[in-house]
Amino acid sequence: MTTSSTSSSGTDTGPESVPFVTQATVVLPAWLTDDAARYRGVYPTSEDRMAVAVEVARRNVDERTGGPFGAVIVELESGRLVSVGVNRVIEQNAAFAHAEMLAFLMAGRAVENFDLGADDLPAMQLVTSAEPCAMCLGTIPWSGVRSVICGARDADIRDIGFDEGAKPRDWIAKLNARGIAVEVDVLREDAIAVLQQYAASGSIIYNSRGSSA
Ligand code: AZG
Ligand code: ZN
Repeated sequence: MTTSSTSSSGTDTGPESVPFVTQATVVLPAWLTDDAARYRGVYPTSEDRMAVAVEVARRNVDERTGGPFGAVIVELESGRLVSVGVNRVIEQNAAFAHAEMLAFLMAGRAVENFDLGADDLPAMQLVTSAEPCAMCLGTIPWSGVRSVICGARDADIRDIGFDEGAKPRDWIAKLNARGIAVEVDVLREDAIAVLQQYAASGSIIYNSRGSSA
C-alpha cells in the first residue's frame, strides 16, 4: 500500500463561500421556556400524556415557531414528564429537528445519558402527536424508550402534504419485536385538527419533494 505525505486541502472558493460551521445548538421556542413550570408534572393516563404533546404542537402553530408536531418523553410508570420537543425544522435550519428528535435530545441532556433505556433509569415512553416519520422511527430503538404512543396517523400527515419517508408497513410489529410497546390513535382527532390548522395557515410544507413511498 502506498501512502502520500501531502496533506489534503480544499480549493479556496473565495470570499463568498459559506462559513465552515463546527458548532451548533438547538433551541426550543421561548414560550416553552417561559411555560416550563406549567408543563412539568405527572400525567397518569395515555390521554393525559397525549394532551400535552398535542397542546405544544398547537402552540407551535399558533405562535408560528415551527411545524404542527409535538412530542414528550415521560417516565412510563409514573407519567412524570422528562422532556418536551416541538418541530423546529425551518426555524433552526435543521432537517432533523422533528418534535420527536428534540424530545429525545432534551431527555438525554436531562438524565445525562444518551440511552433512555439505561439500567439505572426508569423505563421511558415517547408520546408523539403524530406517528413517527422514517427518521424518527429509525431513532426510536436507539433512544432506549420502551413504549410509544401516537396521535394522528401517518396517512393524516401525508394528507396535508408532508413526506414522511419510506417506512415498513409493519413498523409497529417491528418495534414490538424489539420489546417496544406501541399505542396508536390516542386523541387522533385533536392531533389532526392541529395538522389541518397548519395547512390552512398557508405555512410551508417542507421536505415535500419526495415520492410517497
Ligand atoms: C413529521 N412527522 C412527525 N411525526 N414529527 C415531526 O416533527 C415531523 N416533521 N415532519 N414530519
Ligand atoms: Zn420525524
